[in-house]
Amino acid sequence: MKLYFAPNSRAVRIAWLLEELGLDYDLERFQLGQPEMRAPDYLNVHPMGRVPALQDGDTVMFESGAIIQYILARHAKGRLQPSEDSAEFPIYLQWFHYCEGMVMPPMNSIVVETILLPPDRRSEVHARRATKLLGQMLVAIEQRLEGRDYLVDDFTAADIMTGHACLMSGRVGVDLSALPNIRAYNARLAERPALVRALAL
Ligand SMILES: N[C@@H](CCC(=O)N[C@@H](CS)C(=O)NCC(=O)O)C(=O)O
Repeated sequence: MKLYFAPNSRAVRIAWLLEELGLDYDLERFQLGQPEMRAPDYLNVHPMGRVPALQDGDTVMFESGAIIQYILARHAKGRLQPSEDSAEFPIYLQWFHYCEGMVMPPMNSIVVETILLPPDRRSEVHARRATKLLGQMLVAIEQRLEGRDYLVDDFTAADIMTGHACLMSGRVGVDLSALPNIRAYNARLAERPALVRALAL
């Protein structure tokens, strides 16, 4: 497998998963913002020139959640997700997709308004609104983590998706002081050797 990767991006999720599963992979490494991500060769892999993308034999695909579901289905032998006939499976899917569906949209706005736009085009109002919204999205995770170490029972790929978003929330400056379960969760995730290795790529 070849992972199209950039540090500090959602591609870390895929590297984290591959490390958790002990699978071999090659890395095509970019830096976010690098012009090579918009070169025709890479636009054939990802039409928006974004990361992550994955090549596995003849399969070339993008979207971090889809890539994770694909790797789990083809290469994980049932690891890192509850079995499809279990009561936990729908809950696992819910928290897996909560990440891109609910947490990342306000996070994207924060990154746009505080980092990507040139200073004279940034809007403090938009940034504040997105930060407030992101805080609200995190409250649901905070409640879910009450009395739990992970979003389902054991560590699953839902923790790779939504856990990664929780870790990123701290990094984009969201105040986590009123969210002790998320702070403990982030600390727990940060100790996982597979994540440490993925973050070092
Ligand atoms: N929903 C997509 C989002 C992909 C995405 O926006 N990736 C960002 C990094 S986290 C990117 O490549 N940005 C570079 C750019 O826009 O130039 C996924 O989950 O894979």
